[in-house]
Parts: sequence; structure tokens; C-alpha cells
Amino acid sequence: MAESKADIALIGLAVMGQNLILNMDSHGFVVCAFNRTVSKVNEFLANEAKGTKIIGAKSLEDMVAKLKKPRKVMLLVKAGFAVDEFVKKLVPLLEKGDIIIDGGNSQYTDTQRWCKELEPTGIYYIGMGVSGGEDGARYGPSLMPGGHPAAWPHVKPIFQAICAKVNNEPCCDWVGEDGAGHFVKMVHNGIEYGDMQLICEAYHIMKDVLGMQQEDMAQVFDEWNKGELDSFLIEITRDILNFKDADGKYLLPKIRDAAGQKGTGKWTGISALEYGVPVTLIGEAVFARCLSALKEERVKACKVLPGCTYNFTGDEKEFLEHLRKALYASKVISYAQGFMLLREAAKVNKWNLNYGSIALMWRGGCIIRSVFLGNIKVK
Ligand code: NBP
Repeated sequence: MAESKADIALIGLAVMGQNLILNMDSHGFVVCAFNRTVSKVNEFLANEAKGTKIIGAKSLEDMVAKLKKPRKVMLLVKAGFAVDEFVKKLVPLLEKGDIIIDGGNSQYTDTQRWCKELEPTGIYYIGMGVSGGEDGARYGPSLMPGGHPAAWPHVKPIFQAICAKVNNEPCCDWVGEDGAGHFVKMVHNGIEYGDMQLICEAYHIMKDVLGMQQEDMAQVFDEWNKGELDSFLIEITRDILNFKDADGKYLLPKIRDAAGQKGTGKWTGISALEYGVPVTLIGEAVFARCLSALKEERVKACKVLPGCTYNFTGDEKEFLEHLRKALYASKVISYAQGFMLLREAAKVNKWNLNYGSIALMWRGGCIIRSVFLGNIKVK
């Protein structure tokens, strides 16, 4: 008979799953790893997980047998069909009080559906937003769990141990009922779209209106990162501007100016329309990406509309300070719009959202991490 020694199982050995498992292992938890393509379990154990306490499973049955009760099974697989397939296979193997956690970028409505469907079985379901990419997963992500509240005390010690910390406070707290965690993650990603668009517009004004050189723009972002705009995205903008290719020239001008999207920004826009909340800044950011993708049309149009031909003659320092303030004010508006959407969705879905905690969860680990989010909690 298999030993029941693992604290949690994690299914999905792609970039996020592997790093989160290694993170849990570093914090003393015994993790049982599983993957649809089972050969990846052995590869992981023989390579990245070599020398750790991580154990593997050769089937879902084997995995379930290796878990301490109440069993905790986390999914980090492609959202949608893959999550549904695994949940359907897991339910007959689990019992009342066991917990399934979906840590992928699932639509919050899918999470609501699973919470409801699992209600009669007594199996708890958590939909948890995970942000911070590969590095965050390994060294401290921002975690946004929501679902059946009775499950939270069982998973809290694990998630609050592995998440990012800011001033010793964990960037993980209970968000709310059913799909609330995934909804909050979706809005986080929408805000990320907005922040990136604002930075692009500031860059555009510096480059095409002020006619600034790239190293000088990097210097401005470096300065901005020391004040109220202090954030991960401003910091990496400075680094991206400074980054040189193998030929010694800046890489940025060589990158095709067409952005793709994975979907969470669009979902935020759709939710804003559905709930009737004017989340205009994120909406514009999503449309700006759509517009950027129309590369051929833009190239043709710029032959007719040459763009900025204005020669700036004013005080550059003063102008840049106005630009910094405009970026900050726009950011405040965008976050306020994001929180308005959360408030309306909470009202409709009867979620008890803790807005202060959400701001704290976003202070570290995630992509929109920034100093000013600490002020939202205080006031
Ligand atoms: P992917 O989103 O690329 O998913 C890969 C995993 O899904 C593998 O384990 C794969 O199994 C499994 N899978 C697929 Br694909 N189709 C399946 C199916 N039909 N049935 C069962 N399993 C299936 O991995 P990721 O980039 O690590 O992301 C995991 C989740 O975390 C996603 O929801 C993603 O949106 C979210 N997320 C990602 C990031 C990031 O920076 N990458 C950040 C935050 C959140 P296989 O090995 O057998 O093909």
C-alpha cells in the first residue's frame, strides 16, 4: 500500500506547476507531482526535483493514495477543457472534506460552476489566481484564493508560506466565495494591461513629442521608479530601454510594435460591459492592443497621416514632471475603475470581498506590484 505522506498534490508540470512545486518543497511541504503526460513526472523527478522531498505519482489513483487527509489537489493546467477533464476524473477518487484547487487562469464563471456542482459531494473547490509568472511561482507569487470558505483554513498555512511577503505580510488572503478569486485575478490582469498602455503612451510622448534619446528615457523611468510610481512595470521599462542586442545596439526599436493577448484583459472588458461599470482605461488598453496588431493597415495609414511633426521648444524638465503626474493620476483612475468593477460584481454575486486585503495581495509577487497599493489599504 502506498504511503500517505504528501501534504498536497500538484497536477501540471509545465513552467508554473514545476516552479510552484519547488517553492512548496523549499518551504518544507511534501508535494506529490502528477501530469497528463506521465513521463514528465519521472523527467521532473530526475532533473529539476532531484535531491528534494518531492514525490511523483504514476496515476491519479496513485496520487490520491499518497495524500494526507483532507486531501489537497492543486491543478496548474491549461484553463478550460483540461481543468474540466481533471476535475471530472478526480471527483470519484476524492471524499467529503477533500479540496480541489484550480490555480490556472480560469474564467470565474467556470469556477462558480464547479463550486456549485461539487456542493452535494462535500468536496471543496477553490479557484485561485496566481500571479508573478515563472519567477513568482518559484520564489513568491501573489495568490488570490476564492471558493468554498470552509476549505481556507486547510490550505492557508501552505499558501501563506509560499507567497510573496511585503513587510512580513503575506500577499495571499482569502478573497471571497465561489469565483471571487479568479475574478480578482482577471481584474488584476486587466489593470496590468492598463498600466502597460499608460507606460507605452508616456514613452511615445517622450520619444515623438520631446524627441528624447533612449538612454535619457531610461534615466527618466529610473527616476520615476524612486517615487510614487515605484513599481515592477516601471522598473522593467527602464531595463527594457537599457537593454542592448548582441550587436551593441538597443533591442527595443527592432521589436515589431504589435501586441498579442491571452484573454484576461478582454474578459475584464467584457465583464465591465456585463456589469455596466465604466472601466474605460482597461477597455482602451485592450483596444490599443487590437489596433497595434493591425500592422499592415497602420503602415499604409502612416503614409497619409505622418503623426507628430511638432517641435517641442518648452521646458523639458517641467513637461516631464507633468507627464509623471499624468501617468500617476491615470493609474489611480484605472485602479479605482478596477475596484468599482469588483464592487459591482461582489454585489451581484453576493461575495464578501475584502478590498483592503486585495490591494495588499497586489503589493508584492504579482505583475502590478507597486508601492502605492499600500496607501489603498491604509485609507
Ligand atoms: P500551460 O497553460 O501551458 O498548460 C500546460 C499543462 O496543461 C501541462 O501540464 C499539460 O499537460 C496540461 N494540459 C494541456 Br496543455 N491540455 C490538457 C488536456 N486536454 N488535459 C489535461 N491536461 C492538459 O502551463 P503554464 O504556462 O504552466 O500555466 C498553467 C496555468 O497557469 C494556466 O492556466 C495559465 O494560464 C496560468 N498562468 C500562467 C502564467 C505564466 O506565466 N505561464 C502566469 C499565471 C498564470 P501535458 O504536459 O500532458 O501536455
